[in-house]
Amino acid sequence: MDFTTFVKPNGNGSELDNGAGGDASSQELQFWKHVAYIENHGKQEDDYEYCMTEFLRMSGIYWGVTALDIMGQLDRLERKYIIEFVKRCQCPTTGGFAPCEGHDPHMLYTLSAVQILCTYDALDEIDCEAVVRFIVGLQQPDGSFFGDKWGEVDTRFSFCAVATLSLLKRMEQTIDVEKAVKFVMSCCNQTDGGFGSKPGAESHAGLIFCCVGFLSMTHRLHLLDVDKLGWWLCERQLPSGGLNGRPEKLPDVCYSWWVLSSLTIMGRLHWISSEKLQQFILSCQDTETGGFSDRTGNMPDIFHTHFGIGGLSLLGHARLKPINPTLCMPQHVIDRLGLQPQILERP
Ligand code: GRG
Repeated sequence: MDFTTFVKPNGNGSELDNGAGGDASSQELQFWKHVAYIENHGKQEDDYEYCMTEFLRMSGIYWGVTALDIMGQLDRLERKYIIEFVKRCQCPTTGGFAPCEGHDPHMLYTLSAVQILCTYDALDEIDCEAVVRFIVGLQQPDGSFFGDKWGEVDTRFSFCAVATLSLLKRMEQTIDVEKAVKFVMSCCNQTDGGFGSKPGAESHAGLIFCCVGFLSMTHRLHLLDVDKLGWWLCERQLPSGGLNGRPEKLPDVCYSWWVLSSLTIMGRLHWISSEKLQQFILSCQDTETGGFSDRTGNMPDIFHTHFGIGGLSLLGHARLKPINPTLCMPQHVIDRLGLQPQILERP
């Protein structure tokens, strides 16, 4: 199964230019090239990268679907085939979702599957109660969550659990929310106000997103030391304008999501230079093939394309629809579902 199976036959994007006759300057969003890049993702059956990423196919589809929806181009994909693919990945025994057929179910791909179905307004196509049982069965006595039956614990899985249950509107009365909050807060580092993957682990922007997002969904943002954490997060901006995920590391487009969404949820987006960050993200576009890479001049991929588009949307780019900073999904989908993750006001 390749991603182009989901693309409508007349829509490979090659007929498209760069919007309103714009030049191919890297400082202008290469809108139509990104649309074409996502549509064509994995077109060649012998595409090495595509084959090697089978183990995260469901998330790859979520990244593509979300980015296209943010660009107002979701109808370029075949809704029916995508939903059929997602349905085939639900494990009949556990209720969880695998990244693709033949793989094992996992919390990560269960969230991606539910996100895709919500975007397509197609939750009624699956057995949602089985998904709830899968998530509930992975909570541990200390409130943490396993990712799957093999028992890895990580704050990523706390995020995935409450995100999936929130989207299904089944968070209350299913898991022990108080214990889940206690576990996440036990992963907070007092020195910098950040969070790691487990108690005592180093603060990392990716895990900070997971914990801040978790607290947003559970309406517990008052537990954060917003000034301390906001300060650490805005220190992630480097002279290039790009953001890194922890001190002394290189910038990466994906941190435009992990850092920026956390700052947005905390009402502190204005603590970094939006202009310089936008310039950095746009410098990571591939102006020939479309798509975004981790850093300027590197090969694009669907993961960085999703987070590049998501970061630009958080910065309010005029050609993109708003994205919800907590669930990393189009805001109109979150509104349709009637969800209101907590967001702090700008002070
Ligand atoms: C719905 C958006 C969404 C997410 C679901 C899976 C998940 C929840 C979040 C993942 C958060 C995370 C851990 C992101 C970090 C990804 C990343 C680039 C890791 C690289 O780590 P290192 O140590 O990189 O290799 P650095 O940049 O520190 O050198």
